[in-house]
Amino acid sequence: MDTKTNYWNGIDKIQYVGHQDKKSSFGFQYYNPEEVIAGKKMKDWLRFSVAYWHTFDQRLVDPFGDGTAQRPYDNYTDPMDLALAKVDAAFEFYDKLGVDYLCFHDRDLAPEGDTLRQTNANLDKVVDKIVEYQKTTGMKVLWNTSNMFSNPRFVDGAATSPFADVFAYSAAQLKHSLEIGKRVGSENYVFWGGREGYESLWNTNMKQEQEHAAKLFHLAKDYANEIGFDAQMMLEPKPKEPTTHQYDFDAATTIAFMKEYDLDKDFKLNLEGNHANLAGHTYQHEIRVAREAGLLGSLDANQGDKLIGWDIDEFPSNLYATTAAMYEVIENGGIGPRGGLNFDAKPRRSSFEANDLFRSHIVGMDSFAAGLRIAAAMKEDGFLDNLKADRYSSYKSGIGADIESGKADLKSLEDYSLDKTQADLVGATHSDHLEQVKDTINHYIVETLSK
Ligand code: XLS
Ligand code: NI
Ligand code: NI
Repeated sequence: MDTKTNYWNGIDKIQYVGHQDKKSSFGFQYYNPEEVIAGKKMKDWLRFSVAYWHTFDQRLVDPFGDGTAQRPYDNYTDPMDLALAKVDAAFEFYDKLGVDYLCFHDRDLAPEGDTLRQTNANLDKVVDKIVEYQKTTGMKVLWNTSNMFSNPRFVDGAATSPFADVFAYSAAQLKHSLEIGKRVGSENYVFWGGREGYESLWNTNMKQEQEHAAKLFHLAKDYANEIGFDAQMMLEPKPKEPTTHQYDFDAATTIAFMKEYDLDKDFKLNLEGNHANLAGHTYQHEIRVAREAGLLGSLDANQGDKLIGWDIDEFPSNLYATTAAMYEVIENGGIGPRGGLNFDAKPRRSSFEANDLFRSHIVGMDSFAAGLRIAAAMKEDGFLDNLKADRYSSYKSGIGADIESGKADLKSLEDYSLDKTQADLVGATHSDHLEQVKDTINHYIVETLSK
């Protein structure tokens, strides 16, 4: 196999140069993979992954325009030749960027045939090549998944389709994806319910559809166990788009679904920055909800824009948001049992040159690396821990301790409160000095990054 390809012309291995010496755009300012931060190597906290669909397949289309992307394999016309060439380009890219993980959908890798049998044969050929590369490079798969939303057969969903043949086909497609996951040693397996939702409730049996979704998740877990594929299974919430309502709306909704259908022991959550945004939350909120439920699995790294209402999958560059996300990750002791940061992100349409793919991953990796450094500095000083310990200190003794321990009931709480005056109660609260807290966070951002 040719491991000395030269698709990404003019790019050498991307190095950590530090922010003082950063003169070229092709170096990391903050991501120094071997450096130990808060007790772990940066690369082990962050476990960056490249998303095959965006980085190698995406043509930079938008709802109003064709693709603008210029890619080094654009001259291939035969779909299978192209698919195989992309594998070479991809592995050269991973090596030059210095990442250890990739993620893919089945349909990212190879063209579909007329039947599932032919489609599987195409796919297996490409997977053979990936497995060969894995042997020589040590590249790992963070997660794989099945694309059960692009093809017209999934017009009304896959597991939640009103058409039984589509459910059956989805299950069959999924079976092969699980087998592939095992072959490439995927650490996780993701279900993003592309069209598992509804356009209108007037013609939808919502409960039946949700039962069908749960059924497919159980079948998947059972089959994975049967073949010895021990990936962590994950659901990826998103509130809307492509359907007007998606069943996995946000972390809290998805957790309730998992508990209702007995999936919370075997499944965790894969959370995405812009999906949080579309649900009217922050990324930090979604990560907090998942981690406090013990269900944080992995993260899709991207950002949205409040001015644009759709899933724009922009590469992360907002340091405030990456700091908040990494603060939650540090509190969780890591992203998740086997999680990583997968760049479910694409360059802007105007940023169409091949090497912009490196530039965009560099800003994404540096933004999370910076977020990690800042969050670790706040953690080390106990800044937020002390602030919260102080804020909730009234639960440590007296009536607060009785409430915590369950000793207090409505009667004892009435006895305690009946003769308290307005002044007593207002006196029991105190200012949180929130503006000062934010000023201190700004200080940590500037201070940490200028070291
Ligand atoms: C789409 C999703 C998708 C999943 C994988 O919005 O983010 O890319 O991550 O199917
Ligand atoms: Ni995603
Ligand atoms: Ni998305």
